[in-house]
Amino acid sequence: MTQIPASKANPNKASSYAQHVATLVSKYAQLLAEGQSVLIHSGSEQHYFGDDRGIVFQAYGHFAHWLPVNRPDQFVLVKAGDTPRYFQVVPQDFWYDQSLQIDAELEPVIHEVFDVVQLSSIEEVAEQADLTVCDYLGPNTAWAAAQGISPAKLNAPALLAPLDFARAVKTEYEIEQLRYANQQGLVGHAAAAECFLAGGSEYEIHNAFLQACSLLEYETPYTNIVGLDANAAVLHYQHKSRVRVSNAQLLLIDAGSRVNGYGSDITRTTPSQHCHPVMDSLITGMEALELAIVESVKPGVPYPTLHDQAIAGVASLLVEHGIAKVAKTELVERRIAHAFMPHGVGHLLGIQVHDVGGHQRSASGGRIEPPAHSPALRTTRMLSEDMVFTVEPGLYFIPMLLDPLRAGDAREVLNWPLIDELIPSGGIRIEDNIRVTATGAENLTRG
Ligand SMILES: [Mn+2]
Repeated sequence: MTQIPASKANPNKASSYAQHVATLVSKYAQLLAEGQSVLIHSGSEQHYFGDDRGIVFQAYGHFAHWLPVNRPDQFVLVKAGDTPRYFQVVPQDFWYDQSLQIDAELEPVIHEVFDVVQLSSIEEVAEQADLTVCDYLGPNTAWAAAQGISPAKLNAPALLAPLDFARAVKTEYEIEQLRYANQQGLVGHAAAAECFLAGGSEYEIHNAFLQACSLLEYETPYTNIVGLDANAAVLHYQHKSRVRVSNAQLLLIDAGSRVNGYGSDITRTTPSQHCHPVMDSLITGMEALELAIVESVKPGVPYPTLHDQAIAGVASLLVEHGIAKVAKTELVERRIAHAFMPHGVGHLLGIQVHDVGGHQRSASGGRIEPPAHSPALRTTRMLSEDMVFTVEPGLYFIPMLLDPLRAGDAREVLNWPLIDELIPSGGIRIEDNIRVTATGAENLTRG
């Protein structure tokens, strides 16, 4: 089995993290008025209704932006001009191991750049600061209100809008975590493809991915999508069938790894020797299309133009492969190509797999709606340096979307006998993670 490259990560991780925190300190200082302070909460543990079983915890994004600590009831208190304070709640407990599991290279830096205050319960937080004057960012607004924080200061849009907007642009530290999450993810993808070509079931392929990345399932940045053949045409297909499919045609796997809270989001489509030759050729075409879209990335490009390029590319492939019998411009204008790619070309990526602020017009708020023909497009931002997002064109044969075309006036435009041959082959998606550079793009997945 391929080994994960041992800390091929970043020799400057400690200093780049310190710089990252310094960047956040100055960002918050710009936003906070004189004397204003904000308490950022990772969140509190949740339980299933009527049950004492906890739901897998995921720290709130604006907390995770400060600290690589995925734990309930951790707090950062920020006040302009002061060293940020980290209230590190570690309960006394003999049911669970409460030790913090922080990246060994980063832990000493945390003690340098934060004023770390160790507490044993959330009740002690109020003894550390006058919470009644704080703003609160986080999910447990009931707790915050009980501390005397006024409703207007709970997740106030005037703070959230600029913070969400800024998250799209990454620091050097964040880019390094994303690079390493991509390196790890690729090791998993290689193991998954190998397992598929050896005849593995979706379940076996899923486990091959996790094992190669050394991940527990709840540590992945999102639920792995592992689809053989027609299952590849279910965009967020969630099952992992234990059944081995003899002579399976293709594997679509959308899976990533996570490093210090930053996730990669990678999709690969691998044909077997049993793949329908047209589908096999479409996979090659979609790989080329994905790389061509990445070539278009540079500062100042509106993200929706990448989406338009994807739809036009899908239309070309449909024509070239005899699936459509009219010009590609007609397929785009009549929104026929869109039925073969019913999702957006990608989304912002970082702490959250669909990172915040994708439709935001400016730091102060507002919204840029996706185009009417592609309501699922998750990013409408203008590209700028160090923004990180996915590029993930897809081409699928989804009966639910094709049936209305077959019944309507697009009937004559498409080659239905060929489409019926290709429906059992499912679909294709190719997805890389891209950083905008000063003049173009860095492909974090293929770098
Ligand atoms: Mn994605």
